[in-house]
Amino acid sequence: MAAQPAKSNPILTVRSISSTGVEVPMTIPLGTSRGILTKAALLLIDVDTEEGITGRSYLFCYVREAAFAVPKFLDVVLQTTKGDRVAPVDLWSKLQRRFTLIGVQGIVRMAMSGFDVACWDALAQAANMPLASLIGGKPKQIPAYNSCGLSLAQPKALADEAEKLTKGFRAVKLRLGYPTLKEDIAALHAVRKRIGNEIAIMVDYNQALSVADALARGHALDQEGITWLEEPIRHDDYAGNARLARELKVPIQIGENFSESTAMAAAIAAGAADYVMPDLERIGGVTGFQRAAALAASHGLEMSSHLFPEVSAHLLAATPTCHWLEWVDWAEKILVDPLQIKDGHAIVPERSGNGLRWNKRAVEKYRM
Ligand code: SMN
Ligand code: MG
Repeated sequence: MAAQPAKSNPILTVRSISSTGVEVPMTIPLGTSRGILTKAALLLIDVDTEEGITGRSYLFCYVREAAFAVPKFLDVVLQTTKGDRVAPVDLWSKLQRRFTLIGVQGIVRMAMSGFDVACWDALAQAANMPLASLIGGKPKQIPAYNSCGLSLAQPKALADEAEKLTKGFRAVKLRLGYPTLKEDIAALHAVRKRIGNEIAIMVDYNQALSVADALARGHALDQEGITWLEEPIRHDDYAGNARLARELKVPIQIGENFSESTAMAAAIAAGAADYVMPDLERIGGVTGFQRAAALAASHGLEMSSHLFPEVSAHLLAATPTCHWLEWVDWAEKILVDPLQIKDGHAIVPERSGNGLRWNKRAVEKYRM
């Protein structure tokens, strides 16, 4: 019998890319061992197709100037892909060739990832499917931890904040990296005492320690029942991270700084991680995240996400070793439909696409 033509085989064509920088005040400032952020600089990206569908994504800029630099590279992305079919795997390879000489990293990688995420959104909209379904999963509930706040502060203030952050959540992330282990433990104990033993605590050092210091502090943290020890040392010191993973009981979590899934493969080969948590704009968008999910599944490693909870929820819904979604509210103010959280879980939306739609009035208000 002759094959029936597919009902929805949407062929989309790249037409144009536009972007808008916004600076959104954070409800709670983020103070890591490496610096404090009080506003989220976001770059909102729209990819228009010839067929009339617009795909969307946003990037987290860390430094506000990146919101001015990335659009220059989006111009090159458009020059390279205009008129091409929206086939993200092919487009990634084409852009990788285009940017080989400067290197697929930093703001170049951000531009490529932002474009990739928007392309997948356009495809999911055209197929009239949630992104989770388009990539082979289904909308479901994903365990989420509250990652807003718990920055370096006095123990009493931390305990008060932890109490607020655990309303509706069963897990939180605590930033450590005080000058001494004694202060780290005092912060952790203050939070633990206030929220009790039923709530999971993830601990993040943002690469503050030397290997020797991480071993010393890690042995103390082994006794504390924390869920993971995140980026205790330089993220790309895989030998050092492997030593920590071998010698400590607490699981070592890295991944927000993996540059494409190739870095993740190298980290896994070195035994540098017990858990992994790739970041959408560094791993290479939806295309890169799926490659990371396949790697994690092949190695039986629990995989979480870093930032971008709205899109990451869809991706974790199709990640066989799905672990935790990192939830932050930083984009909420500029979104029409913020991600819903219920009983400590993110609810992957059923509507088509990745769910990102800009609240135009809010975008005007926070525009850079
Ligand atoms: C983090 C996130 C965003 C900015 C700085 C630090 C942190 C995390 O490492 O994992 O949430
Ligand atoms: Mg981190």
